[in-house]
Amino acid sequence: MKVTVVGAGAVGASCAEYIAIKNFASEVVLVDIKENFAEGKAMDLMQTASLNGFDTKITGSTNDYSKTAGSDIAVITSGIPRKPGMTREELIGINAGIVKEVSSNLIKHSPEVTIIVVSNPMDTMTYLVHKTTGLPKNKIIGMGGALDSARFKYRLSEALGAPASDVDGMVIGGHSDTGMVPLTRLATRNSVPVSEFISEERLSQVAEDTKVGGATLTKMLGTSAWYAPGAAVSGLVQAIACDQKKIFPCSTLLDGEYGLSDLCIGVPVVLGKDGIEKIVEIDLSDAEKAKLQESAEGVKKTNGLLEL
Ligand code: PYR
Repeated sequence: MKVTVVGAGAVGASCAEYIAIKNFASEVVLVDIKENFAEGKAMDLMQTASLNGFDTKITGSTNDYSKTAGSDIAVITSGIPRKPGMTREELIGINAGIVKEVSSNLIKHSPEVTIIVVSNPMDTMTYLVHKTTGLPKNKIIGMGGALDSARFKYRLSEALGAPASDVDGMVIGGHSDTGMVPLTRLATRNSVPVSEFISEERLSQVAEDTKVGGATLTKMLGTSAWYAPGAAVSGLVQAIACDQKKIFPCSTLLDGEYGLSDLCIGVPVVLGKDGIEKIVEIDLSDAEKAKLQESAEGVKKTNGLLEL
């Protein structure tokens, strides 16, 4: 199992680190445009191998995609991250060109690759990869919902005074401050609906805090977050690499599912060796359907800014 991670910044490097620590991939190639940067990150990470007990070989490359040849999975984290006060949508001008070039370079050397898109605005960048690469739709996956759901579970665990491992919940919709749809109705603490423990008002606050989870951290850190994004990507990579058939909310091209088409947006999918093996259509309430519809309109508006 060979995995390429393009962009050796904080998100890419933490993604490589989590993949290595989970010890399921034989090789991770980090790629960056900055001279020696990916090589340096790879060397630093390899010096943790004996400490963290992994066998994954991590190498770095300064924009030489021949080193990525034969990758099974590639993660695109390249592009600029947002600064405090910026929306993810504002990054489109610079990141669209980068994502287009990176995906074309990846496919040139690994025609069978499955691509996971992390660069923002993520749903639109995932759509761009569909429009420009010709890869089958099961092989193009946008990472947003897994991260947003982890942030939802964190906020739920805070509100419930329970460990996050005791909590389950999912966020669908676009990966944006206004587009996320935390499914509070379906959230549980060890199979018990969370509404048994906290008020509707508290649950609404949890949902609002979840939606601005990335923006809150960007304000605190001066740039966007990396640990939870890296861990979320590593979970998707592992599900595909190990054919786990796990359900994650991911951005995928919809063709009538949830009454939506011609856009990529976060919905539950089954991830296995073939990438997105199934889109899971859950029975949403009318209010949830309306929120997803509104979110889709926002994503389509951003897609409209692409020069295709
Ligand atoms: C986030 O932290 O939400 C990103 O989009 C990277």
